[in-house]
Formats: sequence, C-alpha cells, structure tokens
Amino acid sequence: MAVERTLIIVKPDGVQRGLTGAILSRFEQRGLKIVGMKYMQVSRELAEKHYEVHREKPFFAGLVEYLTMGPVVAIALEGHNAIEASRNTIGATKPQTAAPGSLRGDFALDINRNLVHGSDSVENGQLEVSNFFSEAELITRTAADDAYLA
Ligand code: IDP
Ligand code: MG
Repeated sequence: MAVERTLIIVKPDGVQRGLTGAILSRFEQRGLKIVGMKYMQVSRELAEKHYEVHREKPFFAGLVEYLTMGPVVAIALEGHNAIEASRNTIGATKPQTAAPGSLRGDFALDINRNLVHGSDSVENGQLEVSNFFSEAELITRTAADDAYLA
C-alpha cells in the first residue's frame, strides 16, 4: 500500500471561525499521521506559488487575497492513500455541492470561503509539503496503531 503525503491548510476562514481543531480531528480520526504543523501567515509570494496552476483564472487575485487575509494552520499528513482519502474528507470544491459528512459539506457554504486545502495528487503533495515546510520541520514517527491502519 502506498504511503503518501498531503498538505492540508486550514484556510483563514477556518482559523477565524475556530474550526482548526474540528478540521484536524477529522484527519486524525481517519488515521492520517501528522508529520508537520504550523500556525503561520502565508506571504503573497508563497500564496502565488501555491496556487500557480490557477494564475490565469479570473478568480486568482481573489484567491491570493483569501489565503493571505489572516493566519492559517498548515499541516503535513502522511498515510496510506493520503491524497484520495483526504480529498474525500474535505469534499467538493463548491461547498454547496459537497457531501454531508465532508468538511466543506458540514462547515462551509461558498466557494470563496471553502475552509480547507488538500493536495490533489501524489506529486503535488510532495511539492506543496516542501513549499511550506523545511526538512527539519518534518518529523516522522512510529505510531502504536500503524499495524492496524495498513
Ligand atoms: P480544490 O481546493 O478543491 O483543490 P481547486 O480547483 O484546486 O479546488 O481551486 C483552488 C481554490 O481556488 C479553491 O479551493 C477555491 O478556494 C478557489 N476557487 C476554485 N474555483 C473557484 C471559482 O470558480 N471561483 C472562486 N474561487 C475558486
Ligand atoms: Mg486544488
């Protein structure tokens, strides 16, 4: 089974609404393991790099504003099938169509404030984690329940 890494970001609306713990707990309960975590202000430069693939989209400027409007919590997670599992826990990009039970389906209403980011491929997971964390900030550990999650 594939151990993958994903970058989760509790976006500024999630932090301001006091949902950081609720969001983190969904991923922890799923069995994903924290390998890095920090409360931080994303710079315009980092936001533009993170959303580079959307540079030509009409919503790009607003998206950079959104990600930088206040502090975020960036979380690097690791686990079997981490990308697909976390994307499903997050739910569809448009919160109004996100399934109930998903984070966006339970806690969000509008695409401009959709609460949480999650990497969409194994390659992007590696890249995005390395954009937000130095090697020294990523700490792997053996967990007691590892054998029960594989
Ligand atoms: P994702 O976050 O579900 O992976 P992407 O398509 O990668 O969705 O888009 C990145 C982010 O850009 C979304 O989470 C959302 O904040 C924003 N976004 C995407 N599409 C639109 C749009 O049509 N209008 C406004 N914002 C958008
Ligand atoms: Mg995306």
